[in-house]
Amino acid sequence: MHKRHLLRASAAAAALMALATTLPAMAQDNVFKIGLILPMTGQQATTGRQIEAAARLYMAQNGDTVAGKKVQLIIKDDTSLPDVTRRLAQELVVNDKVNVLAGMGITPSAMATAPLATQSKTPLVVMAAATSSITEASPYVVRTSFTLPQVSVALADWAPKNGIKKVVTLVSDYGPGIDAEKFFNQRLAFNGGQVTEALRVPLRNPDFAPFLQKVRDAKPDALFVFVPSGAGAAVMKQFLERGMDKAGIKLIATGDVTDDDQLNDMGDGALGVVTSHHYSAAHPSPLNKKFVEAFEKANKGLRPNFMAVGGYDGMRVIYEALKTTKGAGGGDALLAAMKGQVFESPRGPVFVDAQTRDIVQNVYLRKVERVNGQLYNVEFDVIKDVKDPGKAR
Ligand code: VNL
Repeated sequence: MHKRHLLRASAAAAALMALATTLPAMAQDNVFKIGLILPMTGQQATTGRQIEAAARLYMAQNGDTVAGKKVQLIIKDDTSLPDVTRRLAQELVVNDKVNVLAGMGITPSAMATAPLATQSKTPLVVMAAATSSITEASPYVVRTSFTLPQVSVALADWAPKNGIKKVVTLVSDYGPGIDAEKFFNQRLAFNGGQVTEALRVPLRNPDFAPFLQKVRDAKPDALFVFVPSGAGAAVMKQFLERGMDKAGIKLIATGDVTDDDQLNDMGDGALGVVTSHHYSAAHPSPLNKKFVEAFEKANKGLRPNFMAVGGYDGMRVIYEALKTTKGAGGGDALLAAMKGQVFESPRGPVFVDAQTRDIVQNVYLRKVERVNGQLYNVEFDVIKDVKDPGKAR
């Protein structure tokens, strides 16, 4: 009797052991992992907050089971230091065996991760960083944000038609800023205008005051600015404090400056500022109205900015690729299913160019206005289906 008990017990234990070893393997097979690396703290923290919120919203709206797999989002904070981004990406690929890497708050983070995407054949969905050359750093990069050449050129077409001939440019001194400076300058010159001075400010802890003083003295028709998301409010504040507007200098910028994350707190001084960009929370489509409403509801009234849309659409691209491949075939199959996707985004119609893996989208000219008591970038013109002009170098 005693012996039979023992036997039965050990058989049960053996069965349990077997189950315990196969369970993780099974679970592994049925889980689809997205390693989302973002700046959640530090200077670029708002970008991380916006993209995380958007990714979670997308999952809440579309469920976390796709093609029979459980989608797992693994979020890591790189504090926007590229060495940290690379280390986290390595850990996610090697230890967590993620199916897709995503996020990338700034260009240096994307550049640091690109070689790893290539070596491990892991698609890297760039949701924020916007230097043109990022998609060329690895054939596994797919971008759902935008590029600075894409949005800068539209403003250089608008300016000379609106009395702006002489312009000083002021950009953050790294990839996207240099892209913005170069493409704005070339296009303005082509249109008969002129950049009289090109100023660059450091990315980390910039002090705009001495640069703005220079601009005041030079007295151009306008100052063109690019700074990354999160730095726009400081530029606006100092521009107004120095009375640049009263001195007759117009502020024109990429939409990174009149960032929806900060715009409503910039005050009436921001009224009338013209920018060009791919997304405004005020974009008047039914889909965007729904998106903004759902985003604000899920995030205590936080307004989504262009980073949120890059994250939301990035999740869309990943989900649809998983559906198409039914979760089989690995990184190469996923990548192939990401290329060429066409869909309606909250920003308007977009597609992922199958050749360049970059996003093709409308670029809008917008003006800051008060709508229902709040400051918004109100679109007044559109250039349709703009490809990244940076690719033709
Ligand atoms: C970049 C470009 C970052 C535009 C941004 O905000 C931005 C980048 C953090 O490529 O680093 O608005």
